[in-house]
Amino acid sequence: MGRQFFWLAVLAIFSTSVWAQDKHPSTSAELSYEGAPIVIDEVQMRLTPGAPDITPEEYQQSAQIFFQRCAGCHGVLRKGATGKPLTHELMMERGTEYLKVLINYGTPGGMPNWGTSGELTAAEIDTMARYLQHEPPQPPEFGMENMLASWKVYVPVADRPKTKQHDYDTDDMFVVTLRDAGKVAIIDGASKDIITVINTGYAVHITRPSDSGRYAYTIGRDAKLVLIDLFMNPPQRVAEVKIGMEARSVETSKYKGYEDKLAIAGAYWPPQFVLMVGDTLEPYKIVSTRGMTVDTQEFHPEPRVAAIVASHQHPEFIVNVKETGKVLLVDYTNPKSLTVSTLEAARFLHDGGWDSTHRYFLTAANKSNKIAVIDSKERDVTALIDVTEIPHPGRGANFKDPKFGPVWATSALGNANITVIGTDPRRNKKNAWQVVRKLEGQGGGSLFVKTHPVSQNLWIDTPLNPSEAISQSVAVFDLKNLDAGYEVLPIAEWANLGEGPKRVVHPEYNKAGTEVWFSVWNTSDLRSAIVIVDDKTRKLLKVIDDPRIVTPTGKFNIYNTRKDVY
Ligand code: DHE
Repeated sequence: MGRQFFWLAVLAIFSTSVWAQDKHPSTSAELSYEGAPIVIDEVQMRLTPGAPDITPEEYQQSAQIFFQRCAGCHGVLRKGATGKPLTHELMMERGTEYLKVLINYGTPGGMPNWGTSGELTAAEIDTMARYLQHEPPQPPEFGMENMLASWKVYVPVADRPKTKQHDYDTDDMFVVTLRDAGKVAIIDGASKDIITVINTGYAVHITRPSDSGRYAYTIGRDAKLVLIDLFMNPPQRVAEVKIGMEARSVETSKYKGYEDKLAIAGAYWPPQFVLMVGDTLEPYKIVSTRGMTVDTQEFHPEPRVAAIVASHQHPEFIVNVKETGKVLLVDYTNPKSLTVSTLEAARFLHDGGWDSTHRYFLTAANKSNKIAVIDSKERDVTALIDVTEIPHPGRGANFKDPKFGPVWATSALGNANITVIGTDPRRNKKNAWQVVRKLEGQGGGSLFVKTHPVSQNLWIDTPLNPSEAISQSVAVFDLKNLDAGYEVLPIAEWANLGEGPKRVVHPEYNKAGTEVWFSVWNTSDLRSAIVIVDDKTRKLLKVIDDPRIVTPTGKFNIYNTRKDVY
């Protein structure tokens, strides 16, 4: 007993001092990034004999706290993801008092100090400590019956216009996520006017256009997929379907002969992906991603679906499965005999994008600190490249390095590096799949890098950096003179919004590659904006700070996104 209290005291003192000194400056930002809420309603209680007493109300309350604050890192079933496993057997070994201290003070390894930060009350922590010693509730599955029940076609294909009904250039439209409003804004790239605002799922994560550019698909965090017809005046929501309870990814078929025909969406819960008819969203095939991990070959009950890209080389979708570390090649030609090939990459696969030739898919295995290179032509893993802590490319940035030829770059959450990788095995063989440079940016907490084939600039955001000066500005490198270092542009200051966290996130080019758009992402009760910068002069062009622009995050230019230009 005395020994247990000694270790509890050590844990408490160590945790407090570490958090006070903030020795690991990007940790809290990373955690809030990874541990975002999961939307799962009431669950069935599963009590474990020998675990401390808990009432049904306490169990439900703790389950909700767990889904909202913990499941993002530890997994819905508590088997461990980017955070440690919290199975009830392990938790019973630790006991209530130990768990209370741990939750209260956090750990130097990265667990937040939920109690001392004021996020959870002492009573909530006490209930959580008891709850964790019971078996985790298993949220319901979401199969075809649920999907079909949620499926709505607002405007049947036959009633949609045959041609574009307005004078806007659909290819230069931007679909902008208004995260906390559960909407997207469609903004005209030429006039910068907000053409319309459309209701979508909650906290749309990404938008991907169909190959032709007529349709835009938005996937909400709540797994609601909404199809927007950009030809209508104004563009309108024409269909929707829910593909699970939690999701982040959507893509559409791009292989010759299959353009605009199919859509695919990947879910975090249940762990599955779904194939649908492209212009109606009618779901017709659900595939589970549960299975063995790539390295230890243990069963994982909830491998989440991360980035999905459409192959240009074969009629296939390339699907990242996060927790198993596997990349699935899903041949969509015959749904009755679906062929899914499995490539072995590394854990935990997250986001990624194409090289400039659209043959190689470069994707981050973020907790293994690797970039996996998938050859979509040969349908194989070409390389697993070691990079520094927690690469986070978004879709990455392709450019011609003056010394090393064609390259792709990623920034990182865990450090200031922008890692540059050679991508030309034909003419620059010795640099191909090697880290040819590491540029030093403003700091860690970066999410996205961006450039454009006609631009000489490489832009790097740092929205999760703990320093306000860094999270509210961006760094820009000159591609002709990378060794010269970067210039800092005070994007949030230019937006002139007043108070609030105002994180600057997600650079996105217009169709011509002459302007870069940034979101200045404030809280939902405060003013946010889109700031547009002239790419050549690096001067402010325009601030869109209309009251409808609530919590903007991702912005997707239709042309650049459908053509994979980045
Ligand atoms: Fe994202 C892309 C998952 C947090 C904004 N994000 C992606 C992709 C995945 C993912 C799997 C790739 C999709 C694809 O290409 O098919 N994101 C996650 C998470 O699991 C995580 C860490 C926590 C969570 O619970 O969601 C997370 N993401 C965030 C944010 O906090 C951001 C900044 C704001 C938000 O919406 O919550 C954010 N993620 C984005 C954006 C993209 C994205 C803008 C698309 C980038 C692109 O240019 O393609």
